Amino acid sequence: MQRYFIADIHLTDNEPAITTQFFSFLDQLPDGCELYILGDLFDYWIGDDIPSQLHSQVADALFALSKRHIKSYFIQGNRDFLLGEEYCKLCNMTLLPDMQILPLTDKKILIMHGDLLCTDDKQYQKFRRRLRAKWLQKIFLSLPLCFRVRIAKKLREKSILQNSSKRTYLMDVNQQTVQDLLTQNHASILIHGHTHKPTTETVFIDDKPITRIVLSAWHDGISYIKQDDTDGNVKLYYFPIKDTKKVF
Ligand code: LP5
Ligand code: MN
Repeated sequence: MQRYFIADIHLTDNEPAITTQFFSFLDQLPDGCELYILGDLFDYWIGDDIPSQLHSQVADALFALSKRHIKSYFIQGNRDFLLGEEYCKLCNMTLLPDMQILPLTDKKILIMHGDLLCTDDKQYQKFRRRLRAKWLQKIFLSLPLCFRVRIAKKLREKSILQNSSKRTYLMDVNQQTVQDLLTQNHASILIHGHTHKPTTETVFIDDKPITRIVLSAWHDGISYIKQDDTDGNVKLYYFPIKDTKKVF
């Protein structure tokens, strides 16, 4: 079984070229594979009840995958953590928890969005815990659309401003957190997005190799990870914007 992993597409009406690339990517997926979307599919998400042409088009495109026997899975990101079962149903997509283990021959892969790994950024982690409180989400989701848009835009503005002056190490993963999570889950491969710093790095813990593969955001091109069905090899691919017509 071939598996494909993507994250941080950040779909928005303001970036139609990225939406086109995303649809083209879906078209090129081989029949019968599995697709894992590891969060931040949308630039922000303020409720499954929001009427939008973009949301409908994306749902239709993802739903169409099932006709080609492609199964799709979604892990929420820090920008679309409100994307829920209702929208997933329209996409025929399975909503996964924040962390998921996938078996791979004699190994295990741990997949997640990646923001939970940035544990040096205490301010962000506190902010995250607040936003994940169910009672707060319930109140937010009961607000009229215009208020929700206003709050989301404010949060995005704040985030962009804060990120521009945040120390680099705060914006990246904490290595100890990575190692602890892999050890606890008996996994030797970690796949995530969020940091927008594509890389494949292998370190050794107790003489055993662990590999962390990080997806790029789609602002600069197409990035995906492919796990081969034949040898179980897991590899990161990146196509800069000018080369994105054919990505397989
Ligand atoms: O997203 P990105 O990559 O730019 O930055 C993230 C962190 N930022 C965020 C915020 C999101 O971008 C905005 C999400 C909008 C979602 C829709 C609204 C749903 C509302 C639901 C309410 C229940 O996640 C950023 C990290 C960065 O990743 C790297 O890890 O640094 O973190 C921040 O910028 C957060 C700050 O560190 C802490 C901010 C406290 C600000 C409080 C402002 C309150 C303003 C209220 C306005 C109504
Ligand atoms: Mn993110």
